[in-house]
Amino acid sequence: MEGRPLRIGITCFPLIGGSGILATALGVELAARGHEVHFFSYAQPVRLDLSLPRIHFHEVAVGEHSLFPCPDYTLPLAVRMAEIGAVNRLDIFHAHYAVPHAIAAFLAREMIGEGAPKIVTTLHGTDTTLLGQHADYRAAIEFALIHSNAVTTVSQSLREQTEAIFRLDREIDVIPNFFTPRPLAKSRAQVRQELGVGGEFLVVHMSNLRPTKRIDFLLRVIANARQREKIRLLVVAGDSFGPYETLVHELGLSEHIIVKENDSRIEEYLDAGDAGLYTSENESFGLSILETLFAGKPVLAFRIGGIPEVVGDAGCLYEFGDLAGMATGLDSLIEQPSRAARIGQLGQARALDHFTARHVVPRYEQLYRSVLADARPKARAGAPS
Ligand code: GMT
Repeated sequence: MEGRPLRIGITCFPLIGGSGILATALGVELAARGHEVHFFSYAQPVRLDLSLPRIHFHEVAVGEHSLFPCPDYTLPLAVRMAEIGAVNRLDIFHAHYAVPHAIAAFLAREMIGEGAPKIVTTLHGTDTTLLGQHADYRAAIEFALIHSNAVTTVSQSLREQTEAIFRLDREIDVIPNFFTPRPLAKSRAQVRQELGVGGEFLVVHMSNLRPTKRIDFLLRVIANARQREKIRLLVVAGDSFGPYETLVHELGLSEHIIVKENDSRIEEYLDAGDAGLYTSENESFGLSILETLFAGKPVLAFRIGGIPEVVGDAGCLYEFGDLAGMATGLDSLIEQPSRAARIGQLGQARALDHFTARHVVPRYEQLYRSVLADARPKARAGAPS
């Protein structure tokens, strides 16, 4: 490690979802490199192992005071961050999401005053793409970004959208996501057997099933494939698949779908699979897509948001809404296994060349140190405040 170990506070969402997964992985990697890492959230992040050295977790209770008609999280979070930040003399608050996390970091910094941690805010997508358009949140997000000491986005595409939506007039660094697969506990054959899959072509989809993931498109691609009888679709779902059962039935796919809800064995499922299928209409990066590339499986997705930056030419990308093209692409992977294997290998090589912790974590360390050295370009004069 170059320079002294840092004391870093990471604020993130704890649930299955790309931003929390990434923030957890980052904290774990930073601690492994000798830094002291404090996590703040309303629950323990799903992939956080508290037995690791230099990892601390501070649970924040959502404020349910009888004086207030509605619960509040931002103020209790800010108070906790200020307490821990001051007592442990944290160097950095790294907020994953502007609202409410960077706002809480800003309040905590003001509460601490002199010597307070610097704020690094990472945008993961919906701050910009959803809330940025929302009159109730837009100004708060803009404020949080202007008052951060550094702002990062997980793709160039998200940076461009952020610059277009907010009046920032400040530097934004692009630092992509990374992934470190965990060792497999079971063989491909074992997992396929557990799933009840024999010689069929197993397509894997992993997401939280929010509307932006377009599960309707996902199902229609399978239904449109010429080879549909050979296909099984494994949906590794961060939420209930119930709302999609009617469409599954209408499309005659009941025998083709396997659903695993809130199951974290993603490396094993990907290893057992033959391809990854992603039909989101909005994706600032697509961490699940990266996870699929790491597993050496060919990815089919739409050419939207940050996905082309992740996949490059090492996958099968289609214009948004081209379900027929995607179905044909899927058919050709089934019909030409050697081509499918080659695309999978290309994707894996790309993931290993660009998106490992070794490539990405030093960029955050460098950013923290430049912020601490106050060597960041300031917001230009005239920037709105
Ligand atoms: O959309 C999700 O799956 C969850 C969401 C989140 O906030 O956790 O993911 C966002 O952050 C991920 C990590 O940076 C990105 O890989 C996802 O593309 C991004 N989601 C969207 O932009 C819709």
